[in-house]
Amino acid sequence: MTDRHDTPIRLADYTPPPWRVSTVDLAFDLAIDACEVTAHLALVREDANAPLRLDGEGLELLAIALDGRPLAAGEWRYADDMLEVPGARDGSVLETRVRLRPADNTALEGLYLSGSRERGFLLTQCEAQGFRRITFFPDRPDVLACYSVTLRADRARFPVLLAGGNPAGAGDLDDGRHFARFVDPHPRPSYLFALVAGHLEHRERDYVTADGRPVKLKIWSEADAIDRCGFALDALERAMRWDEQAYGRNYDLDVFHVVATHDFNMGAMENKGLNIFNAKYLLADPAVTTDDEYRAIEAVVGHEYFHNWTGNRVTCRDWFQLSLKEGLTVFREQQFIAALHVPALKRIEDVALLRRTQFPEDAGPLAHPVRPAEYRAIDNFYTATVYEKGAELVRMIAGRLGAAGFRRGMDLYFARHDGRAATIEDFLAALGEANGLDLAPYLAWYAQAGTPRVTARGEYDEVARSYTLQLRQSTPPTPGQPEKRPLPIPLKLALFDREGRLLPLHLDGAASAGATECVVVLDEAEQSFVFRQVETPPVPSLLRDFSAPVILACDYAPADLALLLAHDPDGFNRWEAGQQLARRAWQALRDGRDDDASLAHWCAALRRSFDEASLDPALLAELLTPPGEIELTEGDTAVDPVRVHVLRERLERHLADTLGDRLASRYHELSAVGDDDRLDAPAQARRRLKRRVLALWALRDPAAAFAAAAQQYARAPGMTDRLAALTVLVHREAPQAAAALADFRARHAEDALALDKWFAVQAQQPGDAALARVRALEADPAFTMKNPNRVRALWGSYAHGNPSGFHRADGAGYRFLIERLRALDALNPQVAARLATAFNGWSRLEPGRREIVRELLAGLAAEPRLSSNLAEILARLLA
Ligand code: 0A1
Ligand code: ZN
Repeated sequence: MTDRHDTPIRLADYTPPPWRVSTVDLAFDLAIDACEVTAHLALVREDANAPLRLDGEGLELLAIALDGRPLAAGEWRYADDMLEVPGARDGSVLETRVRLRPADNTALEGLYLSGSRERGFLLTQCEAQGFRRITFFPDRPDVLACYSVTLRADRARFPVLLAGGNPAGAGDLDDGRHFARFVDPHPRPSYLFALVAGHLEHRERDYVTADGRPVKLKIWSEADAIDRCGFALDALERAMRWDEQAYGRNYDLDVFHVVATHDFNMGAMENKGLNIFNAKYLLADPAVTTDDEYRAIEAVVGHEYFHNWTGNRVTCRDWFQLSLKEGLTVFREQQFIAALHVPALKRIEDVALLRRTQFPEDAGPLAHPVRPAEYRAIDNFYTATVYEKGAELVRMIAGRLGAAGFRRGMDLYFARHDGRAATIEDFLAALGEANGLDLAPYLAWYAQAGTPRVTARGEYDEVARSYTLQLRQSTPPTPGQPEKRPLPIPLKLALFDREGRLLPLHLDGAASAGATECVVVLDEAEQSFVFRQVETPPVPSLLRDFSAPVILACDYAPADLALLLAHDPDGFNRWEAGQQLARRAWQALRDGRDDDASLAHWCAALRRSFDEASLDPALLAELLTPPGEIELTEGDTAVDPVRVHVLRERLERHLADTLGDRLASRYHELSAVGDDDRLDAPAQARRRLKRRVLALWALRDPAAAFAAAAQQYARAPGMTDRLAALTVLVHREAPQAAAALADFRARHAEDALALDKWFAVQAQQPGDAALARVRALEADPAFTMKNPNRVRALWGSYAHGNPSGFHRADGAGYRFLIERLRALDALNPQVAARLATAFNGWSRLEPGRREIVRELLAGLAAEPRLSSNLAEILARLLA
């Protein structure tokens, strides 16, 4: 594991594979401690001069034969994770047999055990480079082959045997063993291989695709959770229908399996015909699943399903193209959720996520382009930049083409690249060609890291009745990219008069005069756009719907933002105006500028919104939420996260005081209707607003709000209300917190997904007290470093989700995390490396904290035996 990739892999060095594989036949003899894997690879030589070299990591080679002839010791070489067979020729069949030890696999890559030795099940995770831990193979995504898989195992211990593909026989063998065989007619890369074997139950449904294929949909889980599979089954069906209608894409096998596991490094995995999910994103039950989690489950089920076309049927040429499948699939997932729910709310959630996760990534030492130019451990590039910013780029281009044009482009993309590995250039070429456009300028977005800043200045000419919008763009330097060039930035905009009415637009040089919304494209460092026939000095509403992933600064007066917050008919932009106003109010508090009107405008506008009967309660809840602590520090240096927290709370307190007694009365009103466990949109929206109102009320009148929260906790019909109440009690250190925590612990003692919330809510308690709590919780018998969900719930929630607790001025939070990283890295490098990204913002901290972090990071980086995953993150943090 040490220094596997000392030298980085570079996009510029890509060469096509010298050997391909046409068919793969795999046979597994499965057991907990030792499995044997026999592989037959039909080889195709592409480069006459290259010897056959196959990836293989930590494999115990038991036998090797070429074209049916066992090879002697000198005829092959296995060293440095590579098997070389010089005698292989075009058309040869290579047979290898290896032994694997799944129960010892703590990295959860390759073949591993989920759960206990006695009752747990075996499963695989191959993306990105786990297949080489299962058998010898050219383990790169541009080698596509057809797979047949035979699984053999003891029937009593492994009653269920699953692999991706169509079922092709099953039956008994000697000695209580049995087998099952699967054949996949679609060529696919090795990272999509999967198997599952053990005690599992399932729920199933018959589905017929739009093009007439009957498909069995099967969701699998361990017996104790089988009643939690229904929601995912419904979501899967919705996703399949949506992809047929929105993109004309049908499913292509006779069966679609989805399996839940509690032991998973990531969210879920789109293996062909056999998706594997972190239980957190599949299993649903109102008693343990919050409304937010229901929406996340629907999104992830959709995401993995949509990969069947964007990722599986058309895959990536190399891992630099990761966003080709991930950015595009996140975009499709976002469209799917927007189609089922309130589009403006979905956009608010997505943009808030981007700002919370991707903008800081783009502004720190880990910044990288959506298509990175080099990597050492590809696992480190499953990032918010590749996923979320990648989705924004697709959205931007789709917006440029319009719905019909984008669909035309996607049809061409699928037609041209089906069954093949493609690049981001291929994607843009297909979209462009189908629309007679050159989209090549957008490639720069994929290559350039950092979030562009757009500055807007408007000038009204009373005499000419014209309004000139002057736009400038610049992108700050990022590691390895000191100079940045201008990018094409589409800016959707509208103009309002002072009464909040939309004005017709007459833009110089534009065709559609008179519309109330238009898009201008800023593709130079500086450009001006002139609007005519503007009868009154307007208030511009810019970057509507967040039409490009940029940071916008505009010379608004606070009253202008208040006007947009009150009148913009677009829910997203209305929220955005409120966010900007809140940010300014927070900055004024920070700088002690009492004369700034932002705070007064923000509070007054929200008081009006609060009483607006027609406003969706979910949207109101979002309006009442100022930007988060991480977002507020965007662009700042010398950050003191504790002060950020204190000031943000002061801002919320002002809002709570403005709303006054309305908070209590609205809370009671919402409780009176909303205390059921229905999952429909109005019930969810009510609970969302109730949660927000309770949190604000607790700032204004703690005693009354705590009493209400304790009652809400006790009577909650489902997890959404229960967790909302618990969070207020714990985070505000209410006297009722201890009893509620004890109750929760006992009530959910056997439920991993609920216990994760119990760990997380405590790890996120603001302030210095959090660390002692986290340490104490490590002693809880339910804590284990071997389970990634538990690690994320406790250590991840602390380091990533609790800025004021983690960034203690004395550095104790940092020292704690460094120690834990050291231990975790030895078990699970992927999870350790991801946890280490909590240090991403360190270079923007105030000098005292910065020095402590620098020393600690350098100390850890200097240690021998770090994984390449963690070593790469540390090196980039320190560069
Ligand atoms: N492709 C999956 C995410 C995923 C990536 C890597 C993994 O192991 C290192 C596992 C899953 C998705 O986008 O859902
Ligand atoms: Zn994905």
